[in-house]
Amino acid sequence: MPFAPPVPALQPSSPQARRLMGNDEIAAIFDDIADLLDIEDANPFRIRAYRNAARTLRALSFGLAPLITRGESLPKLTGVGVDLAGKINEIVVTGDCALRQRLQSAVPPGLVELLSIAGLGPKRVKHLYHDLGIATAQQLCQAAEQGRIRHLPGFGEKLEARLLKAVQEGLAKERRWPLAFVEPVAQRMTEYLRQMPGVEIATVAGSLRRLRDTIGDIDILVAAGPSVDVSGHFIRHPDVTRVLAKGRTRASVLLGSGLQVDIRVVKPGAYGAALVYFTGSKAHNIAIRQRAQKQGLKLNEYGVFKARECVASATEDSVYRALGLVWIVPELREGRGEVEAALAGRLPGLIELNDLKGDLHAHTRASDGRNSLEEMACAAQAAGLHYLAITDHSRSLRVAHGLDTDRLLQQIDQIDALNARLQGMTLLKGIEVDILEDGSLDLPDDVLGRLDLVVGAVHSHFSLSSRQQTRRLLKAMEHRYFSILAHPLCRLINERAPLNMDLPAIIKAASARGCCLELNAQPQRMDLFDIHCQSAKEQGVLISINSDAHRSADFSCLRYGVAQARRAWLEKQDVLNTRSLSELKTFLRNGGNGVI
Ligand code: DGT
Ligand code: CA
Ligand code: CA
Repeated sequence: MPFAPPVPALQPSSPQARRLMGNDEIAAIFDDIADLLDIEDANPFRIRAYRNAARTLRALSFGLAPLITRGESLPKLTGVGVDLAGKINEIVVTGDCALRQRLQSAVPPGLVELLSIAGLGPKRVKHLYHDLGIATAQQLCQAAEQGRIRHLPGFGEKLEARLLKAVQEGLAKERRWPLAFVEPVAQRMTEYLRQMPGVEIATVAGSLRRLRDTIGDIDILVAAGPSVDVSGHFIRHPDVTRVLAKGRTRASVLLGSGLQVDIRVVKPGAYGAALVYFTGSKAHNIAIRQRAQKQGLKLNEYGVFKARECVASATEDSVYRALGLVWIVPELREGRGEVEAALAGRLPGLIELNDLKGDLHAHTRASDGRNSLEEMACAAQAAGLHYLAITDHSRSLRVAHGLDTDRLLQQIDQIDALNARLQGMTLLKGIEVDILEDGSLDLPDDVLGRLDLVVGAVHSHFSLSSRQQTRRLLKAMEHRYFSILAHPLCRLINERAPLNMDLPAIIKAASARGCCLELNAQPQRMDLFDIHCQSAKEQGVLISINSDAHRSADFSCLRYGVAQARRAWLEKQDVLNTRSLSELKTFLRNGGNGVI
């Protein structure tokens, strides 16, 4: 699948990981290794050995994994010597191969994605990378548009055009966009539609209304009279570069950015039922349709029907009521038990932005932030907060000008001095300390012990095996001064896949140790995911929704963190920084185990 968004890695303890691997899956890993070796200009014989072995595995009439799990030795296979047999064993037992991971971490992640574009094999990818510095689909798209690709050996004008088309379509179809990028675009589009005479309502639906962290495409629902040509007006928007489909009641377009926008036009009287349907998710739609069936009713995008009579359709509220349910907030509409909870009167009272009393992760000019201590304090206060933890980077993160002991001690004095002047805002002394490869923390205990809180994070060695990464994090979290694990998965949307690690083990350890996990609200991070926050809550682990602000304007992204927390069913009491300053201090003084 080209340009697949990063997905959370399988955890060894998950049911999927325990499922036995098919020969095809093992062969696919060998093919990956061959491709990566090819890009690295490795010995051609070695590359061929992996390709041949992959072919052999695909042609076998019996599965290898069952043999291995039963402890039986592999039969002799053409082209599979001792070394490759060992790799097959490793893949079946661990689910992956250390060699593939090592090779993958040695090439830019985008290159691996380029390999999945039709027409691009390792040789061509190698030319793109070495001759033109192209390492992502986006860069390939730009270079093709500028006509720079046709001149490479083995390419030409025709292939360039074919690649451009494949990349544009791939980017549009598979790419998911950060919520914060999509929101303003959708706002402009709905505003444009609202201004059309005859349009009564234009509102976003789909994953955007459910405030998912990433958005596949924008869906807009329009209510208008039958004679209004909404589609015609829509496709004439100046940002539209391609019309994918156009009918009287629906249209789909691509914008210059590659983002797709779909509209549906309905009669005002059917607006509620259509909004329920197009808000989704599909799983939620299925759950409420089943609920309707149980009641002897029929539900579709036009309304709720009893025999042929429409009993509800104008408003969402009426649709849910007709099904014997209360209105369910869009963030919960994921088919994860919300319908059952609504029936049982047990829907959560979700956290809201103004429940946040502080922010426990922010940077200043001392490391890689843009503003001073005082500017950050004032901006946090203007955002409605009462406390802010200053957590600059620690010394190992040289690119971010990380603080050593002396500079941190100086900052502690500066914070004390500033706190004496501030009114209605308290700065807490903290650090975003690097978790080193072996799980130790980047600053000595005596200085960490002088802080109000210690936020720990990984900024290096992202490609350790799941076992090593998990051990590293568990060791860091055991540290006596450790308070919060920041951006636990280290994913960057469309740039870096989540770390390989046993997240359930991390959540369990956080629960036992009483430390907190961060929900980092930077639009490109949104880390942890909603489902992870939900399982943390189930195990009694407090989540800290932090901005990770690097400039004074960044506190505005806290609302994305709150949206993700709501999708995780979190309530006010599940979030550490909804506490008052004095409650928080009690909690931190007790090493996280304080009852608050
Ligand atoms: P996205 O665009 O991938 O971020 O996710 P959505 O949820 O916005 O999905 P999208 O744009 O394909 O469709 C919008 C909504 O329309 C979706 O949430 C539910 C509804 N819908 C679309 N296709 C189906 C379907 O086949 N069955 C049902 N039950 N609902 C559908
Ligand atoms: Ca959508
Ligand atoms: Ca759509």
